[in-house]
Amino acid sequence: MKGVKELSFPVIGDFRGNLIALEGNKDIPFDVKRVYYIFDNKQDVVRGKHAHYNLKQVIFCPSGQCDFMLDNGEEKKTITLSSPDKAIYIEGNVWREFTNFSKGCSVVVLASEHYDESDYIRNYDDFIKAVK
Ligand code: T46
Repeated sequence: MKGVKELSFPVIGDFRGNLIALEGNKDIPFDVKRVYYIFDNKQDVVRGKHAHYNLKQVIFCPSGQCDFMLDNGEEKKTITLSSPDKAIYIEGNVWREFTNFSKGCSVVVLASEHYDESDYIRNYDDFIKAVK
């Protein structure tokens, strides 16, 4: 889907368990400037409901699972994130809504820029105008 790629991270495992190491500009396709995470989500809420003009993000669930509905203005797709080694990379102007948080779900986001509210498109009609 234009603007979205699915990533798989290499898992380093031994008898003690597993480890995933993520390096900027290697495993993550940009220089990571910000990390944030979302946790203790209520199961029936919708988060997101916005797009970004410039931000690049890699998003994954190290525990639990949730659904990401992605919409690039031409196509919509829902991806369930449910494994610490699976991620989505969003690099374009893509509307996202995330729902169906399982108990104990946490979502980690690695972002290419510092927080900037002016990079958000929080109105769906404005998003459609921006992508057309
Ligand atoms: C996204 C999805 C996956 C900050 O002060 N700094 C930050 O870096 C972020 C991300 C948020 N905030 C403040 C802004 C709001 O007052 O935290 C509050 C909640 O943010 P928001 O409603 O945007 O949260 P989500 O979960 O809907 O969206 C977030 C990110 O904002 C967004 O970039 O793609 O996670």
